[in-house]
Amino acid sequence: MNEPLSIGVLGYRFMGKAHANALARLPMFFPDAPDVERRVLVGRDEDALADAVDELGFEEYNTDWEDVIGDVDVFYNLGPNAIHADPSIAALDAGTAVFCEKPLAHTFDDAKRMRDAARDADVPSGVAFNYRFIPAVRYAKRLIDSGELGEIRHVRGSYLQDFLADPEAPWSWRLDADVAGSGALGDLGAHTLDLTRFLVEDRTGKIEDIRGQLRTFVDERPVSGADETRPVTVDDAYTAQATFKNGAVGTFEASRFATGHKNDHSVEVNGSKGSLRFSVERPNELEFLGPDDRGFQTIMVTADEDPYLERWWPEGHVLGWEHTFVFENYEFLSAVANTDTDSDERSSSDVPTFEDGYRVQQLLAAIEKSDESGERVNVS
Ligand code: SOE
Repeated sequence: MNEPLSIGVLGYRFMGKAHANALARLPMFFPDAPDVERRVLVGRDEDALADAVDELGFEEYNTDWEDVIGDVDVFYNLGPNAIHADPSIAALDAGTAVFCEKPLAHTFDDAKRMRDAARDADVPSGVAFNYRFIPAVRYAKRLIDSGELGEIRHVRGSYLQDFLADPEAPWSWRLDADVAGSGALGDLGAHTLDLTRFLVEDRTGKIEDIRGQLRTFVDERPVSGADETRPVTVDDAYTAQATFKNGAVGTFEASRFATGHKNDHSVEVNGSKGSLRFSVERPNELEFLGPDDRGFQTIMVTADEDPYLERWWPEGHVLGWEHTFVFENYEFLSAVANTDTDSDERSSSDVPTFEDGYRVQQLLAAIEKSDESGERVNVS
């Protein structure tokens, strides 16, 4: 695809800023990244959009995504979950590459429609599962792939936050099932289930069945700046137990009520020869135990040979959360620039696609179904 790639972004708040920051960093740290133009921001509130255009370094704004999707090379869908499907599908149908925030959609049916549209499209689709791009996570995958852990027996994944522990914390769209789909499950659990697939699925095979439960602890919350409350219609926490094809077992949970945990996304994998564990709150470290070790050793994953690190600072000059966005943007935009629409060639990077987003959505739907029925659910 010809450069510069023009970019349209729906959403300009938290995720809009994280991705705009990544786009601004790319030319400085990844000179081989495709040239991009931060062309247009899409939203509904014109005053806020005008401010965001200046703050995030875009050229213009538009209040109608339909005007934008066919007019840019890449469409970023960072809006609330319920508006992931229609704009993304329309963009793909118009031949525009799409990078979408997680979870892929607010319902399983929408996720399937998006997956099908991506299959039919000549341009790449990506889901912003940013934690795949942490160098320590890449190193963990290398260790698992090369058999250092032996046969995988356990995967333990949790994503713990506490921003809703206060019952007076304000209502937001993330608490509305019609907009978000689910709560901690889709917002946080989607990350963990994707990371699990990324790390172990090549060795364990797929998750074959799962049992889960959802719980809402506070049923209504105050609306900021108004004398009213609104109902909470999503889960505040989920837990799940899974079986993988090779017989390994997985336990997963996420909560927005886990007091003391701010953004504690952690994964532990135990195999017949060793174990590893990782938490996003300590993103530069991987804990590893090999067959001859008495206990876990902590490895600082900041060496030049670790992925992306030679692009950044000297060894030990640690990286943080925002770098994951730079790395995923680099990989996705490189895949877009390398797309030859006359052939099926694609970049071979590990950018999660809409297919990956759909596979995670299958697991989310199975956990919800299990919560309703009280039964273990086959994932097929
Ligand atoms: C929620 O608090 C949130 O911002 C998620 O929406 C993000 O996906 C996660 O990475 C951090 O936490």
